[in-house]
Amino acid sequence: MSETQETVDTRGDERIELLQADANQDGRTDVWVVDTDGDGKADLFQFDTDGDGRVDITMVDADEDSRPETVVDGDGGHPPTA
Ligand SMILES: [Ca+2]
Ligand SMILES: [Ca+2]
Ligand SMILES: [Ca+2]
Repeated sequence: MSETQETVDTRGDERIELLQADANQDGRTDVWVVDTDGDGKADLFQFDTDGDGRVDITMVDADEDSRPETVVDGDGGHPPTA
């Protein structure tokens, strides 16, 4: 665990995974599309770009217009549930 990891704000505190994908087909999920406030719309997008199962890029679309405003390295304090 990195102490310097940035925690990003999301719309809510839930983690409702709308979609998980295995983009590079190595058998592990590497794309997560998440709704954090329970309105059924995606507002958190995460990507594992190096295939180690840990999120490398987190994007938050706080106003749900499909354009993420916030992009950070790592999971932004919102790791995927195992
Ligand atoms: Ca939402
Ligand atoms: Ca990774
Ligand atoms: Ca947006």
